[in-house]
Amino acid sequence: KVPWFPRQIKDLDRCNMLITKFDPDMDQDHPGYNDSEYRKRRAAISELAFRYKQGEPLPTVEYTAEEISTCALILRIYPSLACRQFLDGLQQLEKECGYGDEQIPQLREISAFLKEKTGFQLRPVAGLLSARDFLASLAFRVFQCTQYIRHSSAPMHSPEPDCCHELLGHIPMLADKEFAQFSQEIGLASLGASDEDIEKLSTLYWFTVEFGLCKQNGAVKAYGAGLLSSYGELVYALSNEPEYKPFSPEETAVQPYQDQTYQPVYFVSESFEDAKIKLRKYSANIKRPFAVRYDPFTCSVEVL
Ligand code: H2B
Ligand code: FE
Repeated sequence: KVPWFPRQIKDLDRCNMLITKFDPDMDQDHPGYNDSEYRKRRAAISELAFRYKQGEPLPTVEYTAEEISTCALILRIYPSLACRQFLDGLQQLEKECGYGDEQIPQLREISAFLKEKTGFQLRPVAGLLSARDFLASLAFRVFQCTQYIRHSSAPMHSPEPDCCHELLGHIPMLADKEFAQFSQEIGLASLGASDEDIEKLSTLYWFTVEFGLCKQNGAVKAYGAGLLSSYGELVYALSNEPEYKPFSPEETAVQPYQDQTYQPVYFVSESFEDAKIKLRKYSANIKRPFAVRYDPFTCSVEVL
């Protein structure tokens, strides 16, 4: 039996299954676990996401001075380690969306910016989503984006995705046309896939979109959001400590990974284009009794 999947963009209202293992109410190692004020704040921001329906204007959050300074610490990155596409995107965001130390830009503004650049849009999400729901939204060029900020005691690391990670790690890349297409293709491949294939796509997502490296002008650069939003891991990933393997979807999809500390192995692709071509070939081989095609005019998925 084929698992349910969204056919229309408004079906994404049903793609909301949260994984609570890193939530500050559940995870004793979360830096905000013992801070009831923090948990209240996070819950209030999450509530905006729970109530959100596709097509509504994105909620705005008035950030506190503490949240703004936590985020500003992370926005300082080191350009020599990031790929060209990331730096281009970041520069545009500084110019057009008010990225900088003074404020935390609103999702509404960023979503309008992305829509113009690559057709991607944002929707607010209350925390870590199931891989199936998260990947399904990418099929519609929708990026589910958290809006709360990590705990101020640990600005350099957050166990769960937070707004700093999204803004600094993911958003600049989503402003790149080729990367946007790459992301949507992972999403389309996930629709109605078996649990086993979702697990593989999720691992591929992890080693590309989150922790991917690629060659550029003969040097290895980072394009993964988990690296670009974590200076510590970024420097480690580009040192000679970790193991590098060439990106190959069949192999990458079954590489065990862990989400508690730095990765022992990273996958390097020859270029963006190369990762995209290989991934497309891999997706075409996923067994489903149907094919899907995205119709951008109606924002819906045709099942063929
Ligand atoms: N949920 C949220 N809110 N943000 C993410 O970046 C995210 C997610 N990543 N769920 C997913 C899981 C990713 O790790 C893969 C697809 O499992
Ligand atoms: Fe992420």
